[in-house]
Amino acid sequence: MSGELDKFLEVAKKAALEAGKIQMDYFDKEKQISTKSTETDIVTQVDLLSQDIIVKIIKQDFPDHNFLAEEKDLDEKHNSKYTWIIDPIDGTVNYAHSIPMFCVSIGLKKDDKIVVGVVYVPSLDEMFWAVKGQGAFFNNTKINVSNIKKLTQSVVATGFAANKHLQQDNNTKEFCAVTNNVQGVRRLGSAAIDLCYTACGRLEGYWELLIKPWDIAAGVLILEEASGKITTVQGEEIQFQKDTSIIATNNHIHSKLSNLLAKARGGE
Ligand code: LIP
Repeated sequence: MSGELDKFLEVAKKAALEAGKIQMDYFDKEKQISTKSTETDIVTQVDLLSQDIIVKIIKQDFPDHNFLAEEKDLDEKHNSKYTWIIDPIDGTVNYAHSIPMFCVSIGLKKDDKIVVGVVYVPSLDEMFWAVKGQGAFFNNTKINVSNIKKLTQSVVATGFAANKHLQQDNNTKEFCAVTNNVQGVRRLGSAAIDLCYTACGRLEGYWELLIKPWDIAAGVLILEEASGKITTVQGEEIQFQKDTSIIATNNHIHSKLSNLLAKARGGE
């Protein structure tokens, strides 16, 4: 592993662990909840505290890097080829309700490619990570996607946009179509966890119609390095500069799941 990438990974893991400690300290305490774009799009004071500590730790070593993070509209550009893409708590609704399914997601983009990804699940002390070209790991064990090839033997995850009640294209018809053709569908509430659980073979796939770059940047690299396949719903490469759709799988079921979703979407 190159020294530079090694250092990026070390700092990202340190930041994720520190944010995870804060999240567990507050986990069983009452949260201060604010709303963002809609009443169902929320943020807690712990999201903000976590993002502050993550950015502070990264800036100590890389003050000239760019930052794109979910909270406080952080989009800090320093004319660097490196951009840290951060979701301090992916699974905020779960966290606000003390449901232990949330994580820290930290991705590092070099030019337009994700080169380092770290996803830490504090409630389970599960650290997923990857460096481009070096494989994917779960608590230091190398991971790979499952070998399941049949939809009827597949468990897949999905999610819904915070403002789903305002969207015509809200993933409900797709959810019904997939549910009737797979072993199970799970709505875990965190895209980053959905991607990592696909990477280690707990899930065979995940899809979502409208997701933010910070939700998926780290998890996409981890799944790619675990031999997974990731496209948009239209079969295109994921771009990290904007909201996107995503289909992420163990590769074996990718075309079957893509076709099922296309059919549910009227043959798109
Ligand atoms: C969440 C995503 C999840 C999506 C939720 C929410 P957040 O991110 O990880 O996949 O279904 O609506 O957007 O808001 O918890 O960081």
